Amino acid sequence: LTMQRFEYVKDFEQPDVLLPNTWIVVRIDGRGFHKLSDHYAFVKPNDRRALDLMNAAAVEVMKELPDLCIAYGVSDEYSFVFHPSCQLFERRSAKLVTTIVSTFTAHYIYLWSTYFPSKPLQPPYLPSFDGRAVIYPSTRLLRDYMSWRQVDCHINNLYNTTFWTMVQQGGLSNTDAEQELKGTVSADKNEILFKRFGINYNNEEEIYKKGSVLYRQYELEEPKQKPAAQDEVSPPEAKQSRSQQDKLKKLRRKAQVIVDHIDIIKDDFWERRPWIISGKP
Ligand code: DGT
Ligand code: MG
Ligand code: MG
Ligand code: MG
Ligand code: MG
Repeated sequence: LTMQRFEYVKDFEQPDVLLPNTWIVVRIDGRGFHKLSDHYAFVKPNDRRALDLMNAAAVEVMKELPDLCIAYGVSDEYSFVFHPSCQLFERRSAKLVTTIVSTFTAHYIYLWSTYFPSKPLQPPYLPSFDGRAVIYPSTRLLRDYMSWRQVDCHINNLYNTTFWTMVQQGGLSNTDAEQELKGTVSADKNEILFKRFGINYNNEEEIYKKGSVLYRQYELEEPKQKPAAQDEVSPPEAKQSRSQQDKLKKLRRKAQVIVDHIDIIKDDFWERRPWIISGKP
């Protein structure tokens, strides 16, 4: 028997290399977290322990993969962003996605008992995540992607906060609250919260209103400075020498991963942290 007899099956594998020199976003999302959050009685609308656990798992992913330059999390989802210069796994989509999903899931399960000490995990309610990779060919597109997720966070949180306040404090049935909120805009929900319940939505916790942003911190934040040109990024790492690549990796590994709950829609966040876009370091 020879190897050659069977080796032709290798040719059935499909190439899945992502376009060079583009931002890669890997978004993961909890599978069936509606049921899972019911089973483990997550607080509605926001369970701080569940969000802290998501963030802790994401920090571990950032630490293990120095090619990641930023991540954004809300609810049961996380978006991990690879810089256009990234050459990890030759940019093969399946390898990037499966590595992120399994690394995240492993840490999520490992850390579960720290955040939910009185609620041991039990089958069939075991956390798992799906994932996909999407490329964005310009920094403007990447910025718009990040803005899209943060706006989604805001819209959902305002709705959920209003809905659950009407149910929990206002004594409305789920159906009645849903009915009353149908067709309302943000201003209406703010007014319901304020006039009926004395709640100023602005005073709700930032982590709920803005989601969570993870990035590496290298030095004290710079005061406002001239913004880096929108599409000015490092050359692909293939064009950098081995030692240059290793130096970058080391710097990134040593950097502290920050968990922040701030606006990433406006320019300010990016202008103060130019290394996220520039990829230096
Ligand atoms: P999927 O993603 O299609 O497998 O299905 P789900 O059920 O994961 O749906 P998805 O991802 O659209 O929505 C996230 C669910 O997770 C949503 O039903 C509410 C739940 N969830 C996420 N974070 C919290 C939380 O902090 N508290 C509570 N009570 N539920 C949460
Ligand atoms: Mg989903
Ligand atoms: Mg989900
Ligand atoms: Mg989700
Ligand atoms: Mg192997």
